[in-house]
Amino acid sequence: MLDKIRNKVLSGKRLTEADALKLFRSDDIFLLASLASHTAEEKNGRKAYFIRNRHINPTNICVNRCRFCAFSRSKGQDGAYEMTISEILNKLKAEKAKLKVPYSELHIVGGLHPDWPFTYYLELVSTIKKNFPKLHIKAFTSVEIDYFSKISGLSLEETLKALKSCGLGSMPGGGAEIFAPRIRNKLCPEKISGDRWLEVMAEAHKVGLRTNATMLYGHIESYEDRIDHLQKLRKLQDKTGGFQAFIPLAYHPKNTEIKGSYTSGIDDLRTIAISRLYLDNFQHIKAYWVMLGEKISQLALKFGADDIDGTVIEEKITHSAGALTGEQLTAGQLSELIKKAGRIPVERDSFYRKVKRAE
Ligand code: V47
Ligand code: SF4
Repeated sequence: MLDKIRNKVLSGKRLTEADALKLFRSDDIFLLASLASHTAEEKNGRKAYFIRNRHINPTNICVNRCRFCAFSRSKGQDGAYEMTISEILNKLKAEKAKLKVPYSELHIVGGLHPDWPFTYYLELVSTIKKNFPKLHIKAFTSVEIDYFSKISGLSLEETLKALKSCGLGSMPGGGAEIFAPRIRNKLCPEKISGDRWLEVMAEAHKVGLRTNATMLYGHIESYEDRIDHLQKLRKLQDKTGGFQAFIPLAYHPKNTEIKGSYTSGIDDLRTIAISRLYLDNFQHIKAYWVMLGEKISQLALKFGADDIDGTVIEEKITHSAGALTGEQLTAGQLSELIKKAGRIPVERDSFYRKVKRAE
């Protein structure tokens, strides 16, 4: 039944949405693994990437309060926090003093704070860059960029260019959730639409920022909704080519308003594999170990993924929602996970260039 799809993949033809739906409904995960591995190897050989990175979330105070988000708080609510720029800087400096090998990327995302001005974010980026000139700053989702543009009165282009001139190096892929309006309105009624998320990404690509893309799956969406999401990403990537990696994010249900259950390992692997097969114009598929767990992210390397993300160090978003993983892994542990999956571990920088280190 899946012969046609197999032949398409092996001859490098693009899959349709109907093909993707057939794959989601199929039970043949061994076929998925072999086809997705084939495509992954065509694109990246036997390499699988990891990065030395750190996440930091300046505040969890957010005006959106998405119903799947256990991380955010309203202003004044128990557990709400905000960090000053010097607190962030001191934390990074103290940490650097202890690390034998510094991380190469800082991943900054946070809530949409009701009172902070755009200048906070400009100063945050420029202060970090001044103090750590070699550190790549990957920061702010489409949702945050749209918010900054609103609070500053600047156009998207001006907002992005201002951040870029302070040292913003690239953007993460969060905030995409599920684009289909019927589901999105139930998950996060206050959040920008899927179309707006894509518009911000298109603008970021236009000003020369590379970005990632994500999809939050395993809550109340259908397979058709996932495919609609992938289709919109593939279409934009055809136009701009600015996406580096796609990261399917496994929904975590704890402490959230929409509740539900954890995703299954089979669904995680199937989603990775179909993403690899359908998104033929994305170079990288990332199996984010924090959300998938170490073992499933390792298996994902046999299902089309070529990246398991990084050392992370501190993680609040998934851990507020019941993550079953730790908050950090060492570069050695990441490398070992990859080796034991029969792949060649490559420490990468933020643009997937191999990091060369004196041993
Ligand atoms: O934007 C929020 C999602 C995202 C939950 O670009 C949840 O390299 C699961 O985008 N269960 C943040 N997910 C994480 C993210 C990310 C992570 C790693 C690498 C990159 C990258 C991006 O997490 C949010 C939202 O989409 N999220 N709550 C939850 N309960
Ligand atoms: Fe705010 Fe992002 Fe959480 Fe939504 S997912 S409530 S926008 S921090």
